[in-house]
Amino acid sequence: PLRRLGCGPGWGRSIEGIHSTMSLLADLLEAPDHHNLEKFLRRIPMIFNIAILSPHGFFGQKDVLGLPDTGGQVVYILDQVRALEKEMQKRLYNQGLDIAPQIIILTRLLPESRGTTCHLPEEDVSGTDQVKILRIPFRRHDGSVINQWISRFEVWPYLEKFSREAKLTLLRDLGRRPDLVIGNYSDGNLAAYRIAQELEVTQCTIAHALEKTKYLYSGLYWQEMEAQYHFSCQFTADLIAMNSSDFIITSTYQEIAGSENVVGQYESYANFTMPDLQRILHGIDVFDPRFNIVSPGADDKVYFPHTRKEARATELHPEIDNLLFGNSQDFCRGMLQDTEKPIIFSMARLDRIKNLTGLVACYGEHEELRASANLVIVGGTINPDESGDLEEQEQIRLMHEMFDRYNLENHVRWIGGRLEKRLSGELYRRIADLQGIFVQPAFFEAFGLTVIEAMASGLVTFATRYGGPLEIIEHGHYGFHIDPNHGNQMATDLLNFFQKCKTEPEYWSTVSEAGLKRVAERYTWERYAKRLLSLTCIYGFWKYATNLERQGTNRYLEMLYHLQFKGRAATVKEY
Ligand code: UDP
Ligand code: LCN
Repeated sequence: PLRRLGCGPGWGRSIEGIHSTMSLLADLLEAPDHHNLEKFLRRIPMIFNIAILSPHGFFGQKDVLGLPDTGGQVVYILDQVRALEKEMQKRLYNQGLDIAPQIIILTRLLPESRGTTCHLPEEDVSGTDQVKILRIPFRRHDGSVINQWISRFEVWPYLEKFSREAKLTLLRDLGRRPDLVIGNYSDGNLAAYRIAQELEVTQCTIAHALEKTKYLYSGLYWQEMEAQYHFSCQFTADLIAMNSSDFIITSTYQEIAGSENVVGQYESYANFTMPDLQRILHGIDVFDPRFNIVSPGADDKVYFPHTRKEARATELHPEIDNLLFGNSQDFCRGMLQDTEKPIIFSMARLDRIKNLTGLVACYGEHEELRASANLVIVGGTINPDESGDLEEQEQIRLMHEMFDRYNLENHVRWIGGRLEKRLSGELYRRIADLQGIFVQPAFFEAFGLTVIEAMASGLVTFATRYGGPLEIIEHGHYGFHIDPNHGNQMATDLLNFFQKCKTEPEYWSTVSEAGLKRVAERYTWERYAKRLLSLTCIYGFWKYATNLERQGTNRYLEMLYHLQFKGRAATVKEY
């Protein structure tokens, strides 16, 4: 009977479901209010497929983490798509539709893939039904393909062709337009802007970690930094993407508006000057309702408490013990002499901003800390010739220098190799078994997935007070903040903790349990997927309702793209 009245499928799977959707609509027609509108929009089956853009680095499912420009963003997207697909399937099913949603990750095809799968044009994402990675190469002006990895600072000249080819590949594969395009980081967001504009679909921006707040005064001194970093392209691209986007997802509040001591990533675009290039007066409005905080999670199949003995990957223990204490020197430096001491553990890409070398230096200088605990570092590779990244090479050399300067051979274990997720998950727990701690000493960390991974594994965590960890951790409750600019204080904080654990044997477990609770309550992918899909429905509707109003802004952004961005991108040397 409903069909005869003109209703199509999608109102609900059961009579109760259909009834409740119709009641919501009736309420809306009678007395519209934003709560009901939101509820109603959330139910309308509007999202069947999503395109996700992430061009730079090595985007793959194996052997990529720790390679240059390849870290949390890859982990984030792979976890995100699994959670999104599940939630999309659930929603479509509940609304009475038997349609399988699709998600496509568009990234760069890298013919020289360094033992990864990044040379493959297509790859299914494991643990999903209909999620795949499609890879599109970077091309020179003449159309020829570029084979090697290119730093994220130098991708600008290739993005126009990349976006065009990505759009065609996407349309061919889906057979229709996507319902949502999500960009990641500056390059992915610019590509998402190009594609969403042309296809007239909803655009979502995710920054992850913009460079503007990481490189101090990078707007003012852009000319000095231009040869290496090309911030003139990047900051212009950021401005375009964040303003064209229908909605923006951030992982924390301070990413938008900063904190007492630190300017927010987005806030830093509100007004700034790049001498002789541009003076920005209203770059972004941080009070704009397009901003939403939707924090990521930690994969609970991989990062779970060390106390869940039945789920532990015990078969990995020999490998882990070998990594920590074995005498292989192939990809490690240092041999821990006293294996009974608790472990201070840190893991990150070997970028300068991550400050792993700073942690080693402050440990090396602090006699008492050295006597109380060992230090284990996972990051980069120990051979600088294996790295093609200038900053990483510099950090590798510095790390070796620290070993020599402080004579750390018997106190510090530096593991330079790429660890699989399952292995790193069990490594966090192994260190928790030994009542160790995780330390994240970055000068600035936008969010910090390692922080929630460590906490979710039950490891007591000390993390930088600059950036996301300031919000993830409440100092002294779920973990501790440290100040990377004061190495000696940082080392003393760690030492004080170990000493307190000696006098109060329950202290370690109290903080560990509080950390576990915090992650379970605030940082889960299930929560993330529900929120992101609801926001897509709301902003999709809003875009439709306000299309005309936005035309002026869109034209202005288009002009900025063609007249400013493209001109600057043409100054970057072509590979
Ligand atoms: N990671 C890893 N091996 C490494 C370095 C990092 O597996 O050598 C993983 C780590 O577990 C985390 C991600 O890469 O999932 C890093 O994310 P985070 O947000 O901490 O930092 P990012 O690299 O994105 O700046
Ligand atoms: C990039 C970063 O630098 C991290 O701080 C984030 O956790 C990661 O992306 C995922 O968003």
